[in-house]
Amino acid sequence: MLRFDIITLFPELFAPFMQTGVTRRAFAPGGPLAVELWPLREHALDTYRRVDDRPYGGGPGMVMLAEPLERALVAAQAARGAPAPVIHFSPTGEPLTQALLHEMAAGEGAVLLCGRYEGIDQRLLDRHVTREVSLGDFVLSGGELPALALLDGVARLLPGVLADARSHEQDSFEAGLLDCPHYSRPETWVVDGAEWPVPPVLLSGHHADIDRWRREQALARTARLRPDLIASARAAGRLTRLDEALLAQIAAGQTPDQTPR
Ligand code: 9D3
Repeated sequence: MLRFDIITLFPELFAPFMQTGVTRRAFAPGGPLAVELWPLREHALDTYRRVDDRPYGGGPGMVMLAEPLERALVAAQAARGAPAPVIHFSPTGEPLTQALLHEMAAGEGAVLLCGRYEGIDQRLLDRHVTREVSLGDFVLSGGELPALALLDGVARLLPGVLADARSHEQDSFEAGLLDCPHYSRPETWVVDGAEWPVPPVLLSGHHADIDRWRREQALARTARLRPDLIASARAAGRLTRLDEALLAQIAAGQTPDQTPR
């Protein structure tokens, strides 16, 4: 059983999320993913239930106190039985990637530490944290949304969560490329006096042509928007000779990235 213990000042943020969408069954009782919430305020023992204070050395904002976090962490690890990895969500962490989600889905779970304010007293982090994870180079107000992002990404990898077992094999980041475009009914969408047809190849019934078109679209998009991913896919040997031929065409401007009209 995969278990995540979440230490947070805002436990109420988690329930609505865990009760919604395709991942709901992963979090439901009897499901493959157990989440235990550890409301940090309950571990603040002074009269004012303090969880933060001013930074030594001065400066703006507040710092989360080590002592309430220590009590919550020790309680969470004791409840688990065996010591688990401790992930701290932080703007200075390694980026959250699909590879990390797979690692988490295959592991025993973790204790997730969600910070608020300017950050957490470094001594608490030095004692406990095994990994720091960031959502990217932008500023949030705390670690709860990153924790939810990790839970969501892990939940959909677990057996039985997605209706179609092949769904995540087709995920763009599994292939290391951006996804191709998707279309559904109507075949021609008439809007504002204009006709927006579905790319004809998708109506052709020729599955080899369709696969090739989708691969070409994915490569063209990735080359345009995320050239770094093309470089990684190439370095990892994930591009076929056909891919390289398609990329050469794309570079020569011979493949429109947008829907043919
Ligand atoms: C002035 C320096 N700030 C760092 C950019 C301080 C600061 C801002 C926001 C410290 C912590 C936070 C709260 N952010 C998170 O807890 C956080 C986060 C994020 O802000 N961006 C991307 N990933 C993450 S993971 C946790």
